[in-house]
Amino acid sequence: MKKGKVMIIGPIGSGKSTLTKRLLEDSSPVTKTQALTYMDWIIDTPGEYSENPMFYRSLMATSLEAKILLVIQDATRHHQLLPPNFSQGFPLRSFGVITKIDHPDAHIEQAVQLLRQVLPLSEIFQVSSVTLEGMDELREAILKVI
Ligand SMILES: Nc1nc2c(ncn2[C@@H]2O[C@H](COP(=O)(O)OP(=O)(O)OP(=O)(O)O)[C@@H](O)[C@H]2O)c(=O)[nH]1
Ligand SMILES: [Mg+2]
Repeated sequence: MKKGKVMIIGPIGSGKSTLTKRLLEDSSPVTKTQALTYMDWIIDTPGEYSENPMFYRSLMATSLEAKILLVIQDATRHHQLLPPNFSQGFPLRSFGVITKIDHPDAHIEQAVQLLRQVLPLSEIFQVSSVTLEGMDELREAILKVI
């Protein structure tokens, strides 16, 4: 059966494209995302789309093509840029993903709290695109849904 799609949103530099490549087991180098990028079953978005409300409509429209929304929280960041309950405006299932858990500056508990502001009810996964910790678990949970 043809797979549904997963749309990944989150701030600039939070690790969306690196995560995309790890989930797809694609070892090609990661470059700055300039536009909506379709790769197999993943729709990667530029961080600017999550940081600037001017792009929210575009994210909403694109999300209609997806079955799951992945909202990324970088474990090394101390702020939440998305508005409270943001994911509830999207008509699809969402998962939270905390990235960079391998990083020496990672604050995982804080990241969970920040993500909960946007995703009060969703499952939250913790991953590293460096050590690959949590990656198989996240991929399996996604593939079960799409
Ligand atoms: N330590 C660590 N660094 C990571 C991890 N994932 C991504 N990075 C680094 O974070 C930086 C940004 O990664 P990207 O995947 O390009 O981030 P992005 O969210 O796609 O950024 P935009 O395309 O600008 O929105 C890069 O230097 C990555 O190497 C991780 O799991 N651990
Ligand atoms: Mg990117």
